[in-house]
Amino acid sequence: MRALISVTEKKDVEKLARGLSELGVEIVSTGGTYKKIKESGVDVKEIEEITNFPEILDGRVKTLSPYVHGGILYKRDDENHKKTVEENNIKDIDIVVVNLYKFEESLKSNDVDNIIENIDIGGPTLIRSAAKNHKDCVVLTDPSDYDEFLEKLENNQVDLEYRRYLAMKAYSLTAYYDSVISRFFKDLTKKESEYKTYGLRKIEDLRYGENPSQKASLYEDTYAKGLLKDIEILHGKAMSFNNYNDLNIALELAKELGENSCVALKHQSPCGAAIGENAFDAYKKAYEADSLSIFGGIVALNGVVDEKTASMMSEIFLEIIAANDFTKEALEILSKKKNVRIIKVDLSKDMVEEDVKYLEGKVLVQDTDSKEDDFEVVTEVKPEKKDIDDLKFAMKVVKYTKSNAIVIVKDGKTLGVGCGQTSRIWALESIKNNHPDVDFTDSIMSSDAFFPFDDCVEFAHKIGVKSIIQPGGSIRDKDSIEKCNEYKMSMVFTNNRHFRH
Ligand code: 93A
Repeated sequence: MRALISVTEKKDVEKLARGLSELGVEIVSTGGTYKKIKESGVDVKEIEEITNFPEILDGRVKTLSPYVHGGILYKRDDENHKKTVEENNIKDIDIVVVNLYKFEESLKSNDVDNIIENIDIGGPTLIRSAAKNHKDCVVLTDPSDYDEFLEKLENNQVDLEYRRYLAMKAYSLTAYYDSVISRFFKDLTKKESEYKTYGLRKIEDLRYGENPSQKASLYEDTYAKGLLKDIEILHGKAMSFNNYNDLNIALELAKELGENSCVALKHQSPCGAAIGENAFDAYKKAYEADSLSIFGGIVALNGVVDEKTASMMSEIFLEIIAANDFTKEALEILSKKKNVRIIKVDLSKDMVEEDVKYLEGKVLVQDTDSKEDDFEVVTEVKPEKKDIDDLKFAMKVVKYTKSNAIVIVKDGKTLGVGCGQTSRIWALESIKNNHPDVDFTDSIMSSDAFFPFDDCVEFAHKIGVKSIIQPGGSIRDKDSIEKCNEYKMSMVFTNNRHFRH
């Protein structure tokens, strides 16, 4: 077996070389790496012995040779490949250990010529070759993998699964490396590209961003799943930045609520949500939940829009109507409206698993909020059987509502949504204030996070709420539970917080 080692970050390279050598692996290396390994007393050959060619152009061409890449890339089980390498006197390379010129560090120098000199060409080429032919040639790009690799090599455990893992790491490194180089060139040029430098492909420019003064575009992550992935815009004006951003949440909630549910949404929070006997019933209930706020909003229906539903929808102005499908008659009715966007979406598809947020110079990445809620009754009074669905429904809606959030529901329909308040009690009070004529008797309330005091229970009782669902976890949980017991209300803990910011 033969290993080619060419590393700028020389950490642990002597240890690796020694380990390989002890397992009988022949080592070949480039200039600086060769010196380092040689000095440590391990047997090593110079790369020129393989390339039959000197390093030229100040090291720009060291390993870029068919003797190197032929040795990495040839398929060991292909007779023609075997014949070709034999005829050309190309030697096998079975292990490639490379890390790259420190381009990122060179950016600090602000010297364009120096920065460009630090673009590694041969290194990524070695990595990509070996990763492509990972079945026959292992690729190591991270010093923290050296020990595990040596152990596996010794125990004959370098299997396909492990080779694929290393290939994944290899391409992640070269993709990242090139994305940084691409950004460097982006700063040097004024022309726009269709590629976002962090690996996203542009689909289109949008009219503007969140506000008319902001430029904006839509990009697609080729590999990601997601409900917006293959939507079909059947009718209407081009989608705007805010349309996409709001539709995203409406779809997520409609998906989570299940078949025959409907979500009306405005400014990142639902204003009405319902579960119905059928699609029409669901829309009707979501509309009635707050017939004022839905105007100019986004509607996501987990079901098929038929003629009757379309007729009712067309009575008011909606920015977007998204549904699993539309009947021919429904489409005819809705298409008469010039400004509404009609969108067909497959709500049975998988949702994304990661949430990414760009900050001022840092990026936050988290799993999506997908852990299942518990249903732990903590009061003397248990919720009535018929209220269990409403409790779960209320919790799902509040999960997709901007924090601090409180939602009140009854019979599969929201009676009020309190969102985006800086105090929890204000979220609750805003529901009563915004819906002075709604009767909240025997309703059910949910909260996206625990109650810091018992004031929310007190207020909820006053307006007629009979059962509460909330994550729990406050040091004053006891106060809220006692208050519920006093008023013969039931309370359920989910042990799962659902902040949304
Ligand atoms: O200058 S290169 O772009 N051309 C090459 O042919 C080449 N081969 C290996 N850079 C090349 N390398 C890089 O040299 C490796 O990626 C590694 O980072 C570095 C190791 O050089 P040395 O062994 O001389 O310290």
